Amino acid sequence: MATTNQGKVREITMALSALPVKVVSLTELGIVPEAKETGETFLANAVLKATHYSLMTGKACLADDSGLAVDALKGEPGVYSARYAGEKATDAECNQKLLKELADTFPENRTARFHCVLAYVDPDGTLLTTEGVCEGVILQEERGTGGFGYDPLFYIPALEKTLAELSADEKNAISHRGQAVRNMVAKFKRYFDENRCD
Ligand code: ITT
Repeated sequence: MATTNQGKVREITMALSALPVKVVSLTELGIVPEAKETGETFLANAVLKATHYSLMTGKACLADDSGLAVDALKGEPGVYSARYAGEKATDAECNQKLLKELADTFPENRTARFHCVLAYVDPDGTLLTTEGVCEGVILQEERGTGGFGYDPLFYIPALEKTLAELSADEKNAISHRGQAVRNMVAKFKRYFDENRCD
């Protein structure tokens, strides 16, 4: 997996657990991340990361580019979600900045969605991509301790909980990343069935 984000590693490893694959992250391979996320879309950045690290390692590589789009902020922070409060900002700093930007926004206008694009690239040059979206509302204060990133602020009205108040399985069942991984597993199945050499 072309990531050093431990939250992503946990969630994707769990979602792929039924497949006969071993998932290793850049951190486990001792690779310091160096691919610059210069794309203006989640798709461009996911393909950029998967291609870069597949070429570098000679392994099949899955990259996740994801982020939060807030309607009242015209889709921000979007592809800049990880760096919203600065290049080396922590999750807590990004959450504080989001709360500040939305300080004058009424609850009914705090709608938002998480996007996740996955890109798979293998040494044969195969490229598969999928996506997932999760709709919610940004709260006025954090709730819950699970998940990562903006999860404590991201409230799902139908469940009356934030993503940080869900178990890992519950988040996976409804999240942008859970959907993108399930779509990728379906694509893997079709692709490897069609290209089986037996
Ligand atoms: P890699 O590039 O190493 O994968 P990253 O954290 O820099 O890690 P992105 O550029 O894709 O990854 O930024 C995604 C950011 O969007 C992430 O850091 C969180 O702030 C936010 N995000 C994405 N998915 C999330 C989720 O499920 N829950 C909460 N925040 C999420």
